[in-house]
Amino acid sequence: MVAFDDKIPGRVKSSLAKAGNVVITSALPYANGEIHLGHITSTYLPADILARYLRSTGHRVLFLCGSDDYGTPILIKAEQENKKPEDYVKFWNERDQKDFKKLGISFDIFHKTSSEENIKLAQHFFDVLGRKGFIFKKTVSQPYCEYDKKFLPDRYVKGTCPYCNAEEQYSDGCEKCGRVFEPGEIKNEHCALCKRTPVRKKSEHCFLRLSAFSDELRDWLLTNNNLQADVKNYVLKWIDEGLKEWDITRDIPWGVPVPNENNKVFYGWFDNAIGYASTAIKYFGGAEKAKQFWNSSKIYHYIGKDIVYHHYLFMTAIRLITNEFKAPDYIPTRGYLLLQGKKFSKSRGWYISLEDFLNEFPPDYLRFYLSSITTYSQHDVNFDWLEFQAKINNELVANIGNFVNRTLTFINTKFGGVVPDPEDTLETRSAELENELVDKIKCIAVSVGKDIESNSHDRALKKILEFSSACNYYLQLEEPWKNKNNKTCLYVCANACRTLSILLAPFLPFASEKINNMLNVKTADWLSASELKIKPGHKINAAEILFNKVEDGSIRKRLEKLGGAKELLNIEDFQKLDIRIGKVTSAENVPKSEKLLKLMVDIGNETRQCIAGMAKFYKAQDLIGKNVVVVVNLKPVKFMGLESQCMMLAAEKDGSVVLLKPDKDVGTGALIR
Ligand code: B3M
Ligand code: ZN
Repeated sequence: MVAFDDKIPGRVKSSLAKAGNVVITSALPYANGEIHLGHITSTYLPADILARYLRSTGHRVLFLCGSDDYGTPILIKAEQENKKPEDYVKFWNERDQKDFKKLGISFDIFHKTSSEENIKLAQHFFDVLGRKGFIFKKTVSQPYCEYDKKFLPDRYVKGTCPYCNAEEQYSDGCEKCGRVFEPGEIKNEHCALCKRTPVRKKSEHCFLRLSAFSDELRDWLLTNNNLQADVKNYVLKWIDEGLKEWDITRDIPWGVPVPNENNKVFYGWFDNAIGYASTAIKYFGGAEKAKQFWNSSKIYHYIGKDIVYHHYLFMTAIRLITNEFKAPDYIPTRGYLLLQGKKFSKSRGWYISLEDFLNEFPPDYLRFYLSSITTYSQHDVNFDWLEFQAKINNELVANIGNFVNRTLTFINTKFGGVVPDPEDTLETRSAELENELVDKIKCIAVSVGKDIESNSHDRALKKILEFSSACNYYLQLEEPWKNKNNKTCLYVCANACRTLSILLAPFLPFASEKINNMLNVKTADWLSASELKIKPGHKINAAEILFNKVEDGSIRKRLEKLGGAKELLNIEDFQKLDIRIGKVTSAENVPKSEKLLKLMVDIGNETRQCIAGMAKFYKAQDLIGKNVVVVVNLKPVKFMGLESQCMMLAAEKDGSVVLLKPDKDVGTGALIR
């Protein structure tokens, strides 16, 4: 028998730096649509995990975000929906807040870029930048749509990227290569609303002299060792290639008004970059208090890799020049989320709506799956429905859920819900195993904590799962259900459940709370996960199922829905097909096959063999002499040893098949275009 309590060293020394102040931000979502799963993966979830973890280690955390209300992305959508932009952004700001809450994203404040605080701070920073000589004016020739009667900045113009030739890019930057463009730089420009080619009109704009600040930006990058090396390298390359002056004003009616200018507003990326600091001002109720906290904090800005330029260069330059709110310490940058290996696309139905997901699965399932597949890198991450199901069922349900459930159910049924006293145990099968698990309890929090601190959330989660596996293994070997006297085992397992609950809290806050309720314990600080705080005699509550399995049926439905999503092809893709009118010259059944017919088809300049699954719908002799539509440039395939050298097109409905034929006789070989 092992005696515990007093012999347990209280706290294992932590690697944590002394608890201090931390500001954590997530990229501000445009107020023009549902929160994207990709942004959750790269931005909101990892930031939330860190925020929850740091709070539980005693840091003072300000985790902030807000809606990005200004700029053309919003104005265009509001116009399309016939709404006033003010009403439109209000709707999405409120909706975002609800969605974040449902997902357990624990912002201390969710504000907006159209706030008083942000307008004031953006105008103030503009003034400071001007006084320090970083603002100049220049007349630019701007695209103007004569048809829509408006200037066409940024997203109002689409065209071809001058760097990588990606088509259909917005005029302010390329989603493919990440470059940011100067107005007018994009090629083949056309109006995003009506597709017409715009004319040019002159307009005077304000520019930030970014190039004059290149050396300071380079120094900042080189001396900040917290930044990801790979991101840093390509940002340094951008600086070496020469930074362009940054046009920070626009001729549109929606934005922060530029002081002393009529009908001009700031570019959305000027004021949203200031939105982090202005939200802190709102939170603290004043600029002085906000600065005090901010400048004594470690600053983390979580972003996706598409907005590196804006954060590493634009935002940091504004901060360093104005020198009121310090520049970031960390800019954790993660990649895009793919769905079944392909880019998300709402318009093509290739996407997962958050609302839809949360109607069927608990938020913790999304948090768990996404954290377990997302590494701390810019690599893209793939959402795969089958992998999702396997991970939930094998790791959450069969591992963690199973351990917690068995432990608590057994304490309830055999010991009336009272944690037994290990001192009463007459024998244990393996004191060694017990010591091993207790040792794990003592060390696990520090080890997992280190991974969370270094942003390796996937690794942290893996360690928690290994710990839970070890708990299951111990419980399985000890078999307390057979040996009623083995009270030590249940005492240790009850404490292991508590440890698990603390470790899981940043990742699965809802499940963690449920475990706490069942255990009848309060939320506890991180390092207490290494202690056996639950004492003999402690009364627990009824055990409930922690996680439910994801059924095959629900995954099948999801995949079928995607199967129905059609990818749009370029006309060039379609033109790769050689489709012609042919005439069936002979037809016979394929011996021993109920389905197949062997046909010879005259396609104009030659005759091809076609093996078609039509025997159930057509008699061979009825097809002879019929005009048909055939694809003739597919790779040959074999059916029952016979080569099929072309494919006849047919319509299919409810399992029956009808051949296509031309409306008039056009002769064999006529091309279909
Ligand atoms: N709203 C772009 C985006 O949602 C932009 C981020 C602003 S962060 C200051 O990806
Ligand atoms: Zn137009």
